[in-house]
Amino acid sequence: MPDPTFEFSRAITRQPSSAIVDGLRAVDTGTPDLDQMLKDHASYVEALKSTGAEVVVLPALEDFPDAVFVEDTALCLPQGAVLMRPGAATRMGEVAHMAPTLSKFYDTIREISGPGHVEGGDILVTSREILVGRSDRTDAEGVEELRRLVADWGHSVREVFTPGGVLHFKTDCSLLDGQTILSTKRLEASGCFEGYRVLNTAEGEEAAANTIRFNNLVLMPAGFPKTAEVLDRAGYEVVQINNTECAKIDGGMSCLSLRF
Ligand code: CIR
Repeated sequence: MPDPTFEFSRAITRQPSSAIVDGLRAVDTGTPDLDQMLKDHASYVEALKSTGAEVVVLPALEDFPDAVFVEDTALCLPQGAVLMRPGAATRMGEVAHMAPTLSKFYDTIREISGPGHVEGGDILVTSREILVGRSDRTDAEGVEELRRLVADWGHSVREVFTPGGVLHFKTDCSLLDGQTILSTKRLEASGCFEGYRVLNTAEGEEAAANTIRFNNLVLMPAGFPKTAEVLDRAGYEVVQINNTECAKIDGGMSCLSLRF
């Protein structure tokens, strides 16, 4: 029986568009370069495909600068998908563009109808529960609506808190396998991973926390050698993907796909 938290047969991605230069960011560290991002995106898709999964690459959306970050538009569970309601006003319309693709793969699709908000980047699905981090993008009402929507699918939702100044809960953590989480020390210090095995990102490499376990691989952003070694030593097969351009607009490995 595959573990649905990290063994996947499919992923959905979207090509970055030239509007990427207008992507939301907390701090301006420069303009993302589309050509480099397209190369990085291709490497990312290749890595996912190399595990045997089918990878859908949707066309770029010129009207939505952040649409490459498809993870924020939906939560994909074995029982069905839930459409999100992004907390960033400029990202709300991305959901309607994702819905038709999810309909091809899911019979059951539910949606966060509001007034609350949830973005997929704040959701970490483990083998025992769904952790949802409140953040500037995900609020208490959104968490409660998500809790109601997935209850009869047998999932329990636990509300947790994204550290201040951090975009999403998963900016600071990721699932490595059913019971193991990669986390920054600052997030682990909040106590939210009690009962889990936790590996920490190395000092000064907090930006390496957003990885994805996808079948046999862990995809991580390139440039964090100490954390790569932590993962390697723990026995994970690591693939490093250049993330310099997405990082300029606060994006990482998990944001770039929906996995199911
Ligand atoms: C945003 O601020 O919404 C985008 N520039 C980055 C989204 C990253 N998504 C994610 O971590 N799931």
